[in-house]
Amino acid sequence: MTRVLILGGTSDANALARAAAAVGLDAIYSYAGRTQVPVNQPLPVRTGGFGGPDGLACYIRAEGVTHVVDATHPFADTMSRNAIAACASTATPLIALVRAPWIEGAEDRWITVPDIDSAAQALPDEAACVFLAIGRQHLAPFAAKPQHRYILRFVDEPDGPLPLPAAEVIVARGPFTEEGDLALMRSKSVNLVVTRNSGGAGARAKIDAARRLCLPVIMISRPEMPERASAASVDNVMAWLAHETCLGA
Ligand code: 3Y8
Ligand code: NAP
Repeated sequence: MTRVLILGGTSDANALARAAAAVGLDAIYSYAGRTQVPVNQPLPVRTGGFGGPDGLACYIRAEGVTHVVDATHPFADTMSRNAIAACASTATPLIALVRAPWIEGAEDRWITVPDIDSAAQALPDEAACVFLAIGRQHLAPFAAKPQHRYILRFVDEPDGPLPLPAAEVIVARGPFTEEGDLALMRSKSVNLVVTRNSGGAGARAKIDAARRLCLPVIMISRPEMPERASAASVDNVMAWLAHETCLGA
């Protein structure tokens, strides 16, 4: 009997949940519990960490999970590594739904860096207005550059003091639009953007707006992931499940 665990938290995972529900697949959608009011799902939802790879392995056994789809964000690399380990130890078929990274275009002005610390180091010395659109979990490295005015965007209101002296928080949840981000960046006189190479459509508005404003973008490359089966679309994941299910019938 097929029972699918979807590791979610992204627009791609939400599209997969809709496709799974449409065919009546027995599936569970998993959130980390990072945000206060996550989007509703057409599937049963579980929220919170599993307790590392061993905790996820226990969950897989206890819930009778037969297949795992890792549809988490490209920067949720701890969850992805845990899924690889737990599925190996329980011999559970795993596939990752991975969206392609954004590719720099001829009119883009990207400064590509390997990680968040390098992004902070890449900021100029002279004061600028920086659109730091990487959420709230990884702001500490930017405290080394207090001379900048930071425009931050969070999903929820900040729950404590920020490590940046000159920061303005915008509370908004994506997916975002190019016109919306263009208006935001003009109104705040942004002259530099920091972003992760998340890929997909939900976060790319700011890099399209930066291109139209001829602004530099510090682009953080996504972390390397170990070898695993992957698919670039919901349809391919559904085809994998169908193939797996026939095999397992
Ligand atoms: C909790 C689920 C949908 C899904 C929306 C996508 C698109 C909008 C763009 C900017 C960049 C950022 C951030 C972002 C985007 C989608 C997608 C995506 C970036 C929700 C969600 C959860 C999270 C967690 C949250 C992180 C934060 C990162 C904000 C829901 C809305 C910056 C990533 O406050 C916190 O602790 C938030 C933490 C991880 C990164 C960070 O370090 O702060 N996402 N985002 C998931 C869970 O609990 O398991 O609340 O409904 C999902 C989405 N966020 O169509 O509804 O799929 O990429 N999410 C980044 O750097 O790209 C915003 O502002 O321009
Ligand atoms: P992470 O750093 O890779 O994971 C840290 C821990 O959070 C994991 O070890 C796991 O805890 C728990 N976790 C993460 N995703 C989970 C899920 N879907 N279900 C259950 N537990 C989960 O993850 P993150 O970067 O904080 O991302 C957290 C969530 O936000 C994910 O759902 C991700 O898809 C979503 N998201 C992240 C980003 C981003 O920029 N990172 C962007 C958009 C959406 P245990 O070890 O206890 O099991």
